[in-house]
Amino acid sequence: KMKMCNIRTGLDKACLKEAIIDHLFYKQGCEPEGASINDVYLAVSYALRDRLLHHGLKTFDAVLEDEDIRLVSYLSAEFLMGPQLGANLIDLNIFDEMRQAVTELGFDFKLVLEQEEEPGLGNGGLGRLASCYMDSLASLEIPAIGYGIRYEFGIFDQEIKDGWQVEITDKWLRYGNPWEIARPESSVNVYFGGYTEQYSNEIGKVLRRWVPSYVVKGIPYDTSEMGYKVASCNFLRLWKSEAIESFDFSSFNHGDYYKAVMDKIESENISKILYPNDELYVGKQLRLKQQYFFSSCSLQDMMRMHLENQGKPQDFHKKWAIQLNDTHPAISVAELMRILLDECKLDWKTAWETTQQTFSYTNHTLLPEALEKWPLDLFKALLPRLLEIIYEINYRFLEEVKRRFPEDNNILSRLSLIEETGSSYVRMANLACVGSYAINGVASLHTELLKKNILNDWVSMYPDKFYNITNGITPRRFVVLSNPGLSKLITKNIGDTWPQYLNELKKLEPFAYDANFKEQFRQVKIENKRILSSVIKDRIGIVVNPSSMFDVQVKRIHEYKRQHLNVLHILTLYLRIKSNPDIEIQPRTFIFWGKAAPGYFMAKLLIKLINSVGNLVNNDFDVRDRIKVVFFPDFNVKNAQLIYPAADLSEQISTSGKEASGTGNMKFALNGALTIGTLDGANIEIREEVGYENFFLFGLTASQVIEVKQNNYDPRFIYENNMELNAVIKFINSGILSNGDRNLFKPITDNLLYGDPYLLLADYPLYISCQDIVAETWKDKDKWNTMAVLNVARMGKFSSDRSINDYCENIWKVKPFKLKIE
Ligand code: 26Y
Repeated sequence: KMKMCNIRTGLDKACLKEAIIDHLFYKQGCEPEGASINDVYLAVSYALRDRLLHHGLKTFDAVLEDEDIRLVSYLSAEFLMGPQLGANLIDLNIFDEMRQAVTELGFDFKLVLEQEEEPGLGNGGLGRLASCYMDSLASLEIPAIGYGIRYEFGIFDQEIKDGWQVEITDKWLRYGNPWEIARPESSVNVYFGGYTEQYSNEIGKVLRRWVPSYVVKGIPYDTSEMGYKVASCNFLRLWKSEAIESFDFSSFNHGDYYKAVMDKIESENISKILYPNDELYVGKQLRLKQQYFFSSCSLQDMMRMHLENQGKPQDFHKKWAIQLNDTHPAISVAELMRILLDECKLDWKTAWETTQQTFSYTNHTLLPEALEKWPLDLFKALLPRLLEIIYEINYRFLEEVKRRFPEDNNILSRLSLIEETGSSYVRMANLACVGSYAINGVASLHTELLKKNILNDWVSMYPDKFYNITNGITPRRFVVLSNPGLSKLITKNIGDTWPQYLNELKKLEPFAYDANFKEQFRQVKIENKRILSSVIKDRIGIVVNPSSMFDVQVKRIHEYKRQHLNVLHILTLYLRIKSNPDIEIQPRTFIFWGKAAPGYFMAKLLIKLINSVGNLVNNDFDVRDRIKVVFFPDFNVKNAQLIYPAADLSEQISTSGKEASGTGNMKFALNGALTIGTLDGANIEIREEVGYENFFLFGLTASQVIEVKQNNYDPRFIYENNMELNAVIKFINSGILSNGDRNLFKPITDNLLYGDPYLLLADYPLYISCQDIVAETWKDKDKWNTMAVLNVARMGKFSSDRSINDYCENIWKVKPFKLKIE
């Protein structure tokens, strides 16, 4: 051998090869000759994990001891991490070295990457945002820990049978997870049930305490979160619930040992499964248990680290800035109070000041049906001590409200942490608001609407707490890793620092008018479309034309996101063809991809509708392949990475005022797709950045939406007067799409004709004329490509690095910690 290499840390090809062989032997128990593809995947991943650990341990050694460092703690019930192998190779800047190492050992590197089963520990936007933020925190060298739940079953896998969605259990841990490290020695106990009582301490002071009826153990599993081309490495700590071996009741007066050692199965249920609803709250007891479980585990963990380093309990906020990702961890506000009061024995005032300086809260939705409020009885039975603390917080807070607004009884009931409308509830958003020093929305319109509507009273109470922090996405995963062709093209022309400083993409602007560049840009796109086409062919057997326009809508299926508006357009084109088969139509491939919540009937029916339209259109002789409709099953991060680079047109067509931000919209535009969209969420800011002339805008504005609804909106009137729309709706119920069944899709059409809460019919004429303009523009490929390049060049703002910088400067007040590694 030419030079010695460190088998655990060496980064060149020779070292990587040795490391893989070593892990194949000692971890998988095989020689390269006998290794399966999964053996190789695991060995490669272990080899990589060794290298990450080296960085991670050094980072936290340095960070925890340094009194001046405030760490960020990102609390989230969801982290939609995506596959780890490729992303980590990009971060360590050894993607090519590893590919060569694996190839020279005689394995197919692509298959090795594909072998990974991604941790689908999230539903959609909110969970993926958490993971983009973890990536940016590490890349900006902000010391941080992400805290969440290690669900044994993540978001279900989706299959399509006869056009309908079928849910399959996500057994992602089946073949082992090489990225995580269990740390049972850092386990914590979490208590539930029982009652509270008064007692006197040694000096006769009267206090209250919790006598719980059962206990569950939380075991942390750590996954490294490496920064891009930097030395520091953070981690994600996910909690698994287990039954305890025994329960020491000496610290309590009462209690039944046998009841206390909760049934093993029930304890383990807490971290079993991710709830697959998003944006629809259902008051399930197990979900509240999950929320309290991971909040309590995480706070105990942070407090332990703080105290171990000689910190004082009342200085907790100086060591930790805790971000609440929506209200799912909002119970943390009461839990930190419990720890400070009952365990650290602080007085109320000190405890509350510490708590209020610790938390900040991000709101992700304006939909009233997504707001979490727990029935009081349920809450009391499960967490009696926390309810007591919430009552006390509420009492003191409402006294303050009364002083501020002595005249106004209504504001009192609106701001109260307890809702009393017949039955009583604990309002989690109110708890988050009162317990946090900062509250933010996720896009500029969203923040404005929050302040105007659902959080308006909170603005009156605490005007200085409000911030907007527009969401962002990581360019490492969503360009460098997903779109190597585009990445190489960009780097060749403007250098290789743009993934860290995304505003440098501005330097591409002149190339938008450079014929040579545009030709290469076009070739990258067509190649990405070819790759996607072959995947579509392999997985669902539909042949699509890579030179047709790829018109893509991928996101959770929701009425407010209006996948059915897209369907109305497809059927409009179809009927145009049917009435004139020789009509000039720009070839388009409509691609849908997305999961419906298992209990969301309309969303599931929408999937059936899309598939039925696909069946008809794809096989109709008159269509002659000019339009194709593809519903691709099982949207996840792995699949997402295939699709954004291959899109020409990005559908962002939610009813204005409903989509808080959207982040898929950013992934598309950054990969050179043009957007057809409403003035909703971050679309507004994307359009500002890329230029009005490079964005296909249509539809009512958020304020027009309100206005139309207030003025006796009558969808039937539009239906009677718009001939194309009329024909499309009638066609849906003609039975042609549904084997003669005229009732199958009636719930959808009835919903549109009698109410139309998401204003599809109001926006339909505007959408169709906008789509006609899209088609016109597509004819001029040169113009289209100029627009697409300008989109890429002007998307710098939407790097999650910018978002995280905003959080650091305005909310957390933290700075990078530059770790040096020899
Ligand atoms: C209460 C429970 C049922 C629940 C579970 C998940 C409620 C909401 C969610 C998830 C919400 C979500 O994903 N929201 C999305 O957050 C993105 C990141 O901020 C936004 O871009 C997107 O507009 C918003 O819908």
